[in-house]
Amino acid sequence: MLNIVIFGAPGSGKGTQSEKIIEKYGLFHISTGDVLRAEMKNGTELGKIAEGYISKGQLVPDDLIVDMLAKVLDMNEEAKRGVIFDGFPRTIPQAEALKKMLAERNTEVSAVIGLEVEEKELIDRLLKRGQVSGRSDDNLETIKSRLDVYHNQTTPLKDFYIKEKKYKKIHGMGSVDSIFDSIAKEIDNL
Ligand code: B4P
Repeated sequence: MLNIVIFGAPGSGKGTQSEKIIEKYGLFHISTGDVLRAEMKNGTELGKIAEGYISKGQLVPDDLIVDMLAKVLDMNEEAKRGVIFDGFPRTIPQAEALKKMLAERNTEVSAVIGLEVEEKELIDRLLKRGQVSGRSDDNLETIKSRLDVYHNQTTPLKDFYIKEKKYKKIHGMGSVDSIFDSIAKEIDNL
């Protein structure tokens, strides 16, 4: 059973490449960003709390995210055939929680696909998306704080997964299809 984490800065192409991975490998997709945006749209208690963090470019607290993820895993039988985790984990405590949650289900992370993209390109992509997305976090000020948060809180995860021998570095610049070819090679080698 494959459990893939897709990892990278905001704008690195996690959502875009996840769609292609699902299409080829039939994994169940969990995007914590998409789940949070659905909660916000539905005006739930969690959505109201999340909105305050997301619009400022901050991470939603770990305990809320971990509870949310456990519920998604438990509610979806399809998750038993393998999952692509998109945007989770984003902190070391989330990575530790994921390890425990998967161990309780007799499985583990198979690989972490790390999309590495230059900062200027990240900003250009997110500003471009901001022209159509209507997302409260796709504006220059919030993008800059998302990138700061990424450098301070999320990049330490790269070393965490290098130590576990799970990190697969992918050059995330170029066409969507060429990047996907590099990802598929890594997955096919697992
Ligand atoms: P996410 O929804 O995960 O947002 P993101 O990091 O910006 O990534 P996204 O998937 O949207 O962008 P992608 O790289 O696919 O999170 C939003 C917020 O929710 C976070 O800031 C945080 O507040 C909160 N949150 C989510 N998960 C959390 C967690 N685990 N813990 C705490 N808080 C959490 O693509 C970006 C753009 O690039 C797209 O427009 C795409 O079309 C374009 N693109 C992709 N590939 C390209 C390519 N090769 N060339 C040109 N453009 C490309």
